[in-house]
Amino acid sequence: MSLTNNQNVIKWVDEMVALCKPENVVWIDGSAEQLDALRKEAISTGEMIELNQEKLPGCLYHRTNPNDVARVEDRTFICTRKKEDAGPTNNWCDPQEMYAKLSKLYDGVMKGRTMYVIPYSMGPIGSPLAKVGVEVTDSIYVVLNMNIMTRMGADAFKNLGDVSDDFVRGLHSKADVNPEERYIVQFPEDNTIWSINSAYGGNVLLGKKCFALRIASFQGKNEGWMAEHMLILGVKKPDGEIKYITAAFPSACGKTNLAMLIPPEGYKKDGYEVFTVGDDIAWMKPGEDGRLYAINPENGFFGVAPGTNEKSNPNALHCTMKDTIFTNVALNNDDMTVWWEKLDKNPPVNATEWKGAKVNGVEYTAEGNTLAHPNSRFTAPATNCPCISSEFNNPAGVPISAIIFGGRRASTTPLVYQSFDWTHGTYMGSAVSSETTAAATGAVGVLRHDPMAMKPFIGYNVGDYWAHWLEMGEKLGDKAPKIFNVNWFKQDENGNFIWPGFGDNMRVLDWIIKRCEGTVDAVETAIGYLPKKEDINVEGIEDEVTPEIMDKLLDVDKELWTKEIAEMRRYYNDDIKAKGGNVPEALYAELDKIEARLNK
Ligand code: OXD
Ligand code: MN
Repeated sequence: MSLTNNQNVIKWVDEMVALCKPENVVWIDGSAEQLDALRKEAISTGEMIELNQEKLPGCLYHRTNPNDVARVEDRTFICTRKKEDAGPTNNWCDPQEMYAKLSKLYDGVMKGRTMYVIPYSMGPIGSPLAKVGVEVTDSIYVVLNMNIMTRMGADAFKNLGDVSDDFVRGLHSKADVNPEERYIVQFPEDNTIWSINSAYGGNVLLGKKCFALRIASFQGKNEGWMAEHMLILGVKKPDGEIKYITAAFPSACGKTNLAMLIPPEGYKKDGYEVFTVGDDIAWMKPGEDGRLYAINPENGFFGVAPGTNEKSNPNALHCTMKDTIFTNVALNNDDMTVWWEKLDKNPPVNATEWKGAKVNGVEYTAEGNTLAHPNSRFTAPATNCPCISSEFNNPAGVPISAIIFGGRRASTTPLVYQSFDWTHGTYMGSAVSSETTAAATGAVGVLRHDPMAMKPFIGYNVGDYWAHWLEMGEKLGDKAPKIFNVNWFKQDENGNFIWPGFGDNMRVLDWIIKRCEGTVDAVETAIGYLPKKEDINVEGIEDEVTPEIMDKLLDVDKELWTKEIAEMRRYYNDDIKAKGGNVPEALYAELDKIEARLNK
């Protein structure tokens, strides 16, 4: 029985049923009984493993096929009618051609299987910023994850109403998880996503990257709002006021850690607190007062497990203690709990590694193997987070004072600097880049451009996306958030990080907030406003961050910056413009201005 009278939904589901030919169709109402039955079924078939219900109540474990452990950017497509509308950062194919090709793969793919029809809302139900999606899938793992990551169930249909056609149609089948026929395809002009031959998170939880970033960025461009790859946090100051900040970083730069930051002792004593609104995605729209408001469209965290521990992120660790799904971490068979690299120094002896082999974890890791996959994940409800913001469910969102960009840069980029204005800040976003780490495949230390940390997620032409940023700035005028760039990863000559990072990043947030309030001066440099060295509070870390180190952290080296600007010019010309991306003149003008200031 369908859960809605909306004929647009019913007609589309009928079409998907005719295509995939499932044995059964189950509409997901989101009730506790239905979810419980699905959990039991997944446990009975071995799709999920029940963990120790005393130590980890409500937690389940899942392993994906070893060929299916991450997002697949080379098999991800933006199918717009005109190729130039997808632009140089996306793979493109003609939509009719892609529909025809994939229809063959979907034809009868669910024979003998059940199709689950999942209604969900991205954003609090009833929020003017929220949007509805419907995902059909043949995976219980997807249903149970969507239950954590979105507001899933019959209420989402209530929000859609009986006549609206404004919902994102998501078709997913794990098929036979064949990497050769794996496709993650967005059709932004049709509000449609087709995903096949994967059963891994980012490829199949269609509300996340596919909808909330790729489709939503396209919608935002047309409807006057922004979908960004940004965390959202609130800093409560001693006077009780909370300032909200968003931040965009490429992967492996500690986004979840910053979102859940615990301030250093001195700050805590003074009454500072940090609250998490989101750790991955922000939807932002001007409010009635002209300021930019943000919601987190998600309802949970799909976090990377390895590296998460009591020290790096106790809040995230706490999130995983109940009602969480673990994917591709290791099992401790003695007590049916989970383990991953850097959780602690005690890998379980009686372990099952992420591919399913029973091993002695101590010996196995001593030989240089990892028990958990480096991209293994926890899917945890946002409500588990000890520092979740009281505004998490506020339909109006939170007003944003500052937007931060950042990347992993061993040199060149100072600890923090502020843009001169929104246009310069848009330039800074377009220049986001990060050096590869040993964790990723390929050479270490190679600079990768990742504009606004959105390269894999912009659902249209990157040049038009930058133009949209500039338009939003014009609309917001003097109410626009201030824009900053940070770099937690500066190194000395020996390759050691010179900034402690983690909770101490609060010291940088402090300066950023004071800049927003106009209560601290800055030094005007060629690249933007930098802190005066005495304005970054180092109380408690004076031994580590000496005045000499602070000089290094805040250095703007003319030679390195001249190189940086030359590289940006090359990037705009060769990687974007020559490949069909229309770089706005205003961004070239920013390059000219920085260059002129450097040479002054
Ligand atoms: C993520 C990503 O999984 O950005 O959030 O890859
Ligand atoms: Mn992300």
